[in-house]
Amino acid sequence: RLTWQAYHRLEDIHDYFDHLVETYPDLITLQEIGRSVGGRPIKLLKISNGQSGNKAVWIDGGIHAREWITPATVTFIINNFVSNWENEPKYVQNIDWYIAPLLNPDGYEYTHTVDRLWRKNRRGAGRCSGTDLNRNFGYRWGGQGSSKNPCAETYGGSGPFSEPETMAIQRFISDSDAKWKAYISFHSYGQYILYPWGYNRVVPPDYKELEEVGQKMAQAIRNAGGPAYTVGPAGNTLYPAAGGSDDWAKGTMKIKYAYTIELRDNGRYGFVLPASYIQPTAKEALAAIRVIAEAANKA
Ligand code: 0X9
Ligand code: ZN
Repeated sequence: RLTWQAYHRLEDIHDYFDHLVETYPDLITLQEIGRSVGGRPIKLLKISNGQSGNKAVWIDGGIHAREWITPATVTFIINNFVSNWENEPKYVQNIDWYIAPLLNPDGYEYTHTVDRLWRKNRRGAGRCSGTDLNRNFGYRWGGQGSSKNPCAETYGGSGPFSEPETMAIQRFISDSDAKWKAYISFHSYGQYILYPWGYNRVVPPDYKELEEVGQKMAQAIRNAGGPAYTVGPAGNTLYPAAGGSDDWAKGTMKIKYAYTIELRDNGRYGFVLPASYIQPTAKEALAAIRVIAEAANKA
């Protein structure tokens, strides 16, 4: 069982998924969308009231191995939705939620056993192993802020979607006939709500709507008792970095509301955020996700 008072190992998280489908069989379906380089399953939970015509929202966590707060937050969101489903607003109930809490299972386990600050996946061996999965997506792959050097932390891989972890996402979303309206990738840290483009310091034509919904998320976080989150286009607000999941979602898949949310903190603990911060961070993220649901319904 997960507690949200500690960070859990992959096996415990996957056991919890099994428990969820047993407990809420009418609401949740679980599937394996692919396997990691090391052969570990990449799991996706779908939460749906089963009505046709629902809009679809994607949420993921754990693209970067060391960002432990992200699978903890995403599982918290799932747990809150399903254990309190009847009390969720209609605009939450009417979404088909596709949620992949832990996209880089090999890297995640490696941060528990060998190197707490590992970021990439676990392709290859030695000091220069691993691909940065958030530089491996196929929209403007290989551009600014991604490296051709396998030793680099931002190595983009041998080609777009060269890694099974990113390929699993791209196959699932592009094969699906869901009515995608939002795509949220959780990362840490820095307290940012970022929207495309990330590959450069430019914005898409509908950036005003992305900014507006981003500001609403930041407001909802403050209303939930959370800290300030900075809203803006990724390339301008943080740094240009091509090959990210958000740019692919918007640029290739044409999913309107694509965001990367960088959770707590502001740098005091950074990636090594103490477990006592899981619940407050996850609660504010849940508030932001309800805002996304509202926007997705109208989109
Ligand atoms: O650099 C990243 O991949 C993200 N920051 S992190 O510290 N979690 O590594 C930011 C990604 C923002 N989106 C794009 N640049 N596309
Ligand atoms: Zn990250």
